[in-house]
Amino acid sequence: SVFFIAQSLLALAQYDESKVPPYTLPELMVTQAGKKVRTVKEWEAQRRPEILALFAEQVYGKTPTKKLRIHFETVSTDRQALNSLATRKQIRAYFTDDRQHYMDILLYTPNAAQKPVPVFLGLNFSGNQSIHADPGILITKRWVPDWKDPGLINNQATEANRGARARRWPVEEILARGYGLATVYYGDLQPDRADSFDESIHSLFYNKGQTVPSPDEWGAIGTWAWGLSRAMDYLETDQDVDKKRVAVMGHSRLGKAALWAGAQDPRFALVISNDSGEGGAAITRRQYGEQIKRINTSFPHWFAGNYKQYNDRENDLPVDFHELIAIMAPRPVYVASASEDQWSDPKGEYLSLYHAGPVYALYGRSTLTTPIPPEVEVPVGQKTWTGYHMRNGKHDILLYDWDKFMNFADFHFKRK
Ligand code: GTR
Repeated sequence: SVFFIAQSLLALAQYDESKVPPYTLPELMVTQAGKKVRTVKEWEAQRRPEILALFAEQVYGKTPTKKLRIHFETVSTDRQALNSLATRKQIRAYFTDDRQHYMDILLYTPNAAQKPVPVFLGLNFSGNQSIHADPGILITKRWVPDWKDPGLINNQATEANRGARARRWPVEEILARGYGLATVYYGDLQPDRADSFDESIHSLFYNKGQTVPSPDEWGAIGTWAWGLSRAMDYLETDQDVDKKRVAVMGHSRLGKAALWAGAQDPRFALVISNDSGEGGAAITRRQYGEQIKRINTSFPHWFAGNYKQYNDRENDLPVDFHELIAIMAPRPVYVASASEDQWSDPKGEYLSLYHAGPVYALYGRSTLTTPIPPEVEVPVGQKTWTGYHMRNGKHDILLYDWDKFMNFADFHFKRK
């Protein structure tokens, strides 16, 4: 049962800070040829592309460069949604001319705010209908993991699933603060199962005769990140949205996807990781909580095949995750942890953000000033380029987290 699986994962995990092995992080500011990086120009021309390529080849897998001819169709528009608070649009993005492959974008924009508005964009875990009880949201027809939520029956969402995850998506609060919200079900890109490659968008990019990605090609996280960029393609065309102020965000595995999307796609003006943990914001060399072997075993489809080479060999990985954050610079990044989410290694998540600092410094941007994480619910770096907080409680994303994301976005998007 799920309970026993969770128990055995806990038994394997390392939660003792005194047992974190001594480690040396890969040098952020030294090129592979051994040259010290001293200027923004050197960073952008040499080091940044090197790091990005390493994450692509060794961690998440390379995203195909082939461009699909994507056709966006607005399926519905309701200017009086949520008691006239919002305009709700649903846009179907067709990836192929035969219309067999598509994803559905749900977009709310606040009616009271002056257009164009800044927008938060994030993937969701169980279909757009799960984020709000709004009866106008299309119910996904896709396979959904068995999250034990109301209205999920035999891996299908039903009417009773509307709003089942509303707690994680404070739509009214987001609208009241003048932000729009866009979301896509991650299963529209790749169903979250090890045997789902045939049902995913992978096939749209295979070479002749290919049936699975090769070891340096993208896994599921790569397809999810790709979906975020395709949603951005749409947002760029919507008159109500300010394309210069789109924040990409995500929780947990979808926080990993948000970071990877932000790293690859500079159109995302702000990047938010919530409890993304191992393979996301956390320093993997700490070997605390979830580790590479564990994640590659539980979720063999998430990363590139190459990433399995680093099972029990964290120190041989040519990158660590502070470098994933550093390649966002000079764009602002926010990382959130939760005190009881030790599986995601809150301290390791904080340290990645801290160790990305030198690149922000090259750009003259302020960041965190100490390697010591703050106390629970004492947000830090809120008016710098790297913000962080540790919420009290479990692995989740709640109004407390969103409130801090919006404060941070206010500073970067609304500052005069
Ligand atoms: C866990 C996984 C984490 C995290 C989490 C989630 O089972 O070990 O890496 O992604 O799922 O997405 O909630």
